[in-house]
Amino acid sequence: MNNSSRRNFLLHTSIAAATTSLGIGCSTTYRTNQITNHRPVIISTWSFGKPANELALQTLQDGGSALDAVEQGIRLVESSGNSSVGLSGNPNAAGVPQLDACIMNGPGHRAGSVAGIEGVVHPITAARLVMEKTPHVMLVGRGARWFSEQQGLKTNDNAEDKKRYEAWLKKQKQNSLNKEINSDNHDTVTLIVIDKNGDIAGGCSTSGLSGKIPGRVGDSPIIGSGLYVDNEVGAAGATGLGENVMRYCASYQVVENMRQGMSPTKACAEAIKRIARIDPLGMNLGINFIAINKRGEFGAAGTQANFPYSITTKDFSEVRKGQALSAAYQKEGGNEK
Ligand code: SD4
Repeated sequence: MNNSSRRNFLLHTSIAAATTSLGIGCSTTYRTNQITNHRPVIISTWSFGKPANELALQTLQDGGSALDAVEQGIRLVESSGNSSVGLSGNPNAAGVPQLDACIMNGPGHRAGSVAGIEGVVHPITAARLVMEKTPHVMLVGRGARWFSEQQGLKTNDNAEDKKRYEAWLKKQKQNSLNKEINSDNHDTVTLIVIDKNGDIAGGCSTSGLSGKIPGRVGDSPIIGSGLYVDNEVGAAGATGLGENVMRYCASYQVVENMRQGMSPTKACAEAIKRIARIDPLGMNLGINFIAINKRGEFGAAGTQANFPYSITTKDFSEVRKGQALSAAYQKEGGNEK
């Protein structure tokens, strides 16, 4: 082989290897949202994520980090009157909103989380402070509240809880302690940012399932379940029935699927299919995922139709539908008043 044919051989071999590892050129038909040159990219769950994405983008443009962008975006939803995020979230069976949140930063692979916290206006900030100011990853209940107060976070023990609880109870067709989980009574904000350098951060915040038994914690504050960030590969996050996510460490699985070369959409869909193959509920899981890879490609999938997710770059900001793995329809509920 002369020098030039050797150069060509090496070039073609490395392109073939690269395209194989990217999943390009194989016969799959899933949609890849390729916007590599558009970094930063911000993705979040549901349509109410769009203004949060836009604030996250603004935060980056003002010189903030990906982590700052995640925190600011999620804080917006936490104080927006959303019925599934923040203190305006629907109460638990004792009439109190109990909140869960987590945050994760790709560089350094650090994470913080709070669960079952009461009366704290911005649980996402509490989660960030757990990550940054303590040697721990997760604080729960009264300890999480105590820590938040020590850190000077705003609290509000809403005097109207009882009234709101009664109004909410009236709307329920069944006892709130019923084991049956209604897939229409929840929505979580999960928001992931990849900055222009390819660094990734993500966060999650929710009041969880309305009418839940006090002390119930869902997937959202559990690293690897409601959220996972791997700065080498990408990140994924969940919304839906936490019990069906956390039994499978599902966001971790989505990221591992991307590590194997799947596109973000396919990674979400394959994680769901794998769960549905094992689980007695089959596709009746009520779970949805968003994902983004290191190149800024993104995607989403859900067990049911109508999973809106929000996607924002400096060139566009819009709500799209994730790939539906069944025809069953889910209602978007979290921005209802
Ligand atoms: C939970 N996963 O607590 C949360 C709720 C949710 O869309 O995401 N709803 O189970």
